[in-house]
Amino acid sequence: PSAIYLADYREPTHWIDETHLDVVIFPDQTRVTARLKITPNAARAVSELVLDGEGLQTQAIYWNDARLTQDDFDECDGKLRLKQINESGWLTTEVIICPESNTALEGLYRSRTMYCTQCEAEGFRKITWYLDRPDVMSVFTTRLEADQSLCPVLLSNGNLVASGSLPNGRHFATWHDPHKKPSYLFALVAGQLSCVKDQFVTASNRSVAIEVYVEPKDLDKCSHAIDSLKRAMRWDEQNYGREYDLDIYMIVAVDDFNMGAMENKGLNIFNTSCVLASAATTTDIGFQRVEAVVAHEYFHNWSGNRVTCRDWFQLSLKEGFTVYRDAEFSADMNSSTVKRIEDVNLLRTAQFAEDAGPLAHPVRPASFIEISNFYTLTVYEKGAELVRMLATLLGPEYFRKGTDLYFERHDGEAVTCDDFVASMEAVSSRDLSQFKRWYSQAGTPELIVSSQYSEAYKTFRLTIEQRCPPTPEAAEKAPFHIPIRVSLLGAAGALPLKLANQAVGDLPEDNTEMILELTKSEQTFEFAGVHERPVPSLLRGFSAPVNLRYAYSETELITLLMQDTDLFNRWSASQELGVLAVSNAIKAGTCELSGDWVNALQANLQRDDLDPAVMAYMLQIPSVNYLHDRFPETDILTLHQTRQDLVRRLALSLADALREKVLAYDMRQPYEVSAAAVAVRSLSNTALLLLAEAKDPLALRESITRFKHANNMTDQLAGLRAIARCQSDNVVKEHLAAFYSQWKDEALVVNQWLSLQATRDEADTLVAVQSLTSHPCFSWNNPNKVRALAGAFANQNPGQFHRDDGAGYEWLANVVLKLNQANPQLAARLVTPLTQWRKHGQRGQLMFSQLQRIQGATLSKDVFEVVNKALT
Ligand code: B3K
Ligand code: ZN
Repeated sequence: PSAIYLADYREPTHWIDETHLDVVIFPDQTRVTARLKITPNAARAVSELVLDGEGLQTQAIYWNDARLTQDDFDECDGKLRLKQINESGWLTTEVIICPESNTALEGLYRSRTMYCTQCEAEGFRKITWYLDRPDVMSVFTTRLEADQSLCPVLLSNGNLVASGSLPNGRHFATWHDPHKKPSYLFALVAGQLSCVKDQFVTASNRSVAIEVYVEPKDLDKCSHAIDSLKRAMRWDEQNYGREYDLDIYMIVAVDDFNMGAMENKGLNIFNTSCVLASAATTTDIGFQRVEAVVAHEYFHNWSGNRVTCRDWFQLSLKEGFTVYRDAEFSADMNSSTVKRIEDVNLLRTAQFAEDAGPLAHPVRPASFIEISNFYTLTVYEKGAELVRMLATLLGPEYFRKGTDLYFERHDGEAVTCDDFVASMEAVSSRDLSQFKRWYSQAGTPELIVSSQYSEAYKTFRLTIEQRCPPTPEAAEKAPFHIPIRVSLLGAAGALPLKLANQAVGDLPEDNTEMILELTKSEQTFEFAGVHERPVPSLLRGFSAPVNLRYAYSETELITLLMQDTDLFNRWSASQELGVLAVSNAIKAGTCELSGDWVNALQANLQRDDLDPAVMAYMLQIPSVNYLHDRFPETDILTLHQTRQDLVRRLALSLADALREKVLAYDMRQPYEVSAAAVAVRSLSNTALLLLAEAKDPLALRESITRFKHANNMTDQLAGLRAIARCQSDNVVKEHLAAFYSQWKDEALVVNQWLSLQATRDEADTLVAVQSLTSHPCFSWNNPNKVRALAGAFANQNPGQFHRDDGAGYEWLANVVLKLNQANPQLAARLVTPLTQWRKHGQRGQLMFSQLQRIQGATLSKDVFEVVNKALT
């Protein structure tokens, strides 16, 4: 396999103005006839037309209705070449495909009782010959035909324009999508599905039909998705001035799906895990994920569909922006601090690791072998941070003007990240050329901050240096443009800020917070009129995706934890205190907890003005992965054990206050997903789990009660998790069995059951996980199941995955080899933890040899790229 490069981008040689598909479904044999209106692109003046296709059995090809012979075209290596296409005309191709044997879940495939598609990024070429690239936009008309009883429901993008019965128990439906779109946004669904209907009235008073298609057994799990969709539709009108543009919005739930969901125009296809929700079967986190993903796919209608990507290197143009949009939506619907904490946690534990490893790539990569490998935390989450920084630098008013201009300028076009930034520049008259380095330079910058207070001059200086470690694409980095939100805390709260060179007239009304713009490798910012030595509150709200290093004393961190006016930074201080405790424990060899820290947490637990959900996060010691980033020299198992020890000691020290939180919770209240209700459950269940770690008698009792008498999945699963941490092996097994027999018919709950077993830190966990692969509930063809078991084991069970004998690595490699050809996308994702081998010293050699073993097999492009990059 070879790489393709951004620098080689050329416009397409031809356009496809219209696409007429006829898809005729028979078991094991689907016939696709595509009639394409082709026009040469005058800007290119190339007459050879080269179409993409994969695994197609070509039956016939016609140019303007004349059948072509073998001499007129050349079909080889996934390309169909037609020599002399110098004028507009109609190209018709007929192919046969077999969705039933498609286990890669890309293109047209079968999942349980339905046929469905996944075309992003390059799946459309598995359905028919096409110019399968996002800058070729076409108007689609799709006719579907199938057996009436096997596939009563026939859906595609846009509006239904015709339907009817045919002889032999067959029927058809024809859909027309008036909006031009690239092939990756095409979708079709055919199967036995039930539908929940609703409607939404847009700001300009148009009525939009909402239809959610699921298997009949799931009809009672659709209302949360529908409510979320309506909230997202309203929110986008109010916050971005964006209205929906078709008369119907459909969502289909599919159980076999590689990703969370897909934003196909007017016909979103969702992993069941991101659309179905009910109190009995779905946790609070699950409910919030449904809300976020439904909104994310909806927001793509503008950021992605109406304005799409010129090429796949620009993926973050739609993904980074849409993640930013869905994060702001979730922040508005729930607690904004909690949402920020969750996102920053993910960024710091997983994206930073990606950015520091062998697969590090810029938000806009310059090359790739397989684009599916670039649906990464860097493109999505770091990409969203770039948009957030632009919003911070411009301020809300100019940012909104910028997005308005972007949508207006580029509606109906396929554009680049530069175009996005250009709109921001145009409305704000700011020069963002240095900012654009964020798109092309990989790696997480480190900010080394020091301070100096002058009692005599009443000045406070912050000296900030930025460094960025080398990454595969470049050893040397030019300085980034970094917005750093700061306040200075004095004894009575945040101090008014005035930079030494700032005129008094320039000061805003609320001047206790300021955005410093770092553009050089090192810069000093001097504040004047600072009458007491302050504690700096830096990078508030995590204003840039960087590693902040400032030598805070424990006392200063406690001041921040207790008093910072930015709630996010109070949490951030709690994490830094955790890091400090780990650091002390590593140095001393024992974990003595600092009394001041414990007292501060205790005091916070007693405050009733603090969001309980934020409090729950303040009680969490940073994840092992994050700690490994901070202590790269320390072995991962040592870190894991140190962390576990700290957790136990923290629980023992806070036991009284934690018990109060467990007991104060009334689990008979009717279930509600409001932010307030979620917060109370979150704190109570966190307290229960902590007490379980310390084997507290209350946890022994309450874990069972919560499991048995819960009226919702959040509490029941919390009970089961606590049981797994504090009860005897027999009791644990008994409750796991009870849980399975209660929920064996609910696939999504069974996934939770698998994950819980995969993340148990017990010597026999790996054996248990291996035998679960033969359990009747498990299937290698279902990505949710594989992720619930193998993904959870490799990513969330440091104690067992990193076993000294390397058996954890060996098993993961077996899983990767098993899925390598069957589902390359899934296999390439699962291999990720092994790619971090360099961070693991001696232990890393065991990971390395498993990667080599994988490399020895005949690899799919996806796995090939990841493994080869990891080994070089
Ligand atoms: N755009 C899809 C991702 C599809 C990835 C295919 N390999 C989901 C999303 O980001 O909304
Ligand atoms: Zn997306």
